[in-house]
Amino acid sequence: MPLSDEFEKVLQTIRSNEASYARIAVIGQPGAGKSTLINRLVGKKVAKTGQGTDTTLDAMEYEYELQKIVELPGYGTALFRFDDWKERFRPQQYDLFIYVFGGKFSSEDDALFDNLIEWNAERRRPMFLVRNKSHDLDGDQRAAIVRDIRNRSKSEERLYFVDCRYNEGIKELHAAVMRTDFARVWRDRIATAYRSARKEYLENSRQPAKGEIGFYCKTAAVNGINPIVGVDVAVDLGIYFKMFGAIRNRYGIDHGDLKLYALPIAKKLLELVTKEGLMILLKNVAGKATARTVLKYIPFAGQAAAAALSYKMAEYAGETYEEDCYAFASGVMDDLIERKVAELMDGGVTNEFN
Ligand SMILES: Nc1nc2c(ncn2[C@@H]2O[C@H](COP(=O)(O)OP(=O)(O)O)[C@@H](O)[C@H]2O)c(=O)[nH]1
Ligand SMILES: [Mg+2]
Repeated sequence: MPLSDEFEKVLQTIRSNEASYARIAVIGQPGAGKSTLINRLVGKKVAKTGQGTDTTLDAMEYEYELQKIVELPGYGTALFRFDDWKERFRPQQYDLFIYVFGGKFSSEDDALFDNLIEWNAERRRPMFLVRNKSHDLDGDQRAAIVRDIRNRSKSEERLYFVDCRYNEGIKELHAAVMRTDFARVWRDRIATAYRSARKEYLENSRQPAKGEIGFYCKTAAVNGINPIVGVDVAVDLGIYFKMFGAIRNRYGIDHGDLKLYALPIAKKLLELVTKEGLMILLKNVAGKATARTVLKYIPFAGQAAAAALSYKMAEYAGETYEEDCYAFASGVMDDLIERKVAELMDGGVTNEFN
């Protein structure tokens, strides 16, 4: 099983951790195009769109990889007062707000938007104002809308013109969102969740990997066949190769991974599975395991000393290999999560639908 499968499991752990998600709220009046915008941002049709889809007064939550994007109904003043709205939708749970309007800023927009701005003044969550359905607006009209908004809300929120039907301005909006503090918050959350998921995976692999070392050490102790050149002791190299394979397996590292991920440690792990590489290690080990002193007595002490040396050598080789596998797997995971986050940061707008 390749490490990419292990990484999928790590991702799964992150996904199952509610705290790792960034939460984006999309707010606006019915018909403004919130659902359509969500679909555009996500790059897939996840939200129902069209007239009359906004009759429910529930928050609609959509998962988009490690973000949750949530459509919140706006409110007619007759329906909700802001305090009720706050209580119902708990805006404090969101990291970022996108306020969508599709035409003239209505008095309902005014009320909700002003309240929201005021509420956010001390929280300072990034807030985006999005004028949807803006395909046909010329420069003068856009300038007038900007002036109008500034007069009404006296706000300094970023204003973006997009058009969901013609898919205009979506990439820019997404990029702008990712340039805010929001992205940092989001990355921090993933990083925290990732670290604990990685630890779980590594520790879960380490225990059985150590078990393999124990097993093969005993096997090595009762098997001495191939003499090591330059070291006057015999070991069964096959046992070492099997042990290394078993350790790699416990981490989910397959042979392809060692070639695929060009980490310096991969080179070392690859060398150790060749006879020459293993010989170098073993000669080294023989020295380290106070081989020379033990070796001197082998003819006298006989089997027992030879077995002890074989055991020590296998143990040292196994531990070395296990530590390297641990470091390698950890490095690969770091690499994969970085790539995943980078992909999510510039992605999102794949346009599978129209
Ligand atoms: N012309 C045009 N229509 C749009 C645009 N975005 C959404 N719509 C339409 O506006 C209607 C309401 O959109 P929807 O996303 O359901 O709005 P919501 O109620 O805010 O979720 C739908 O019929 C959409 O097809 C746009 O950029 N241009
Ligand atoms: Mg909707």
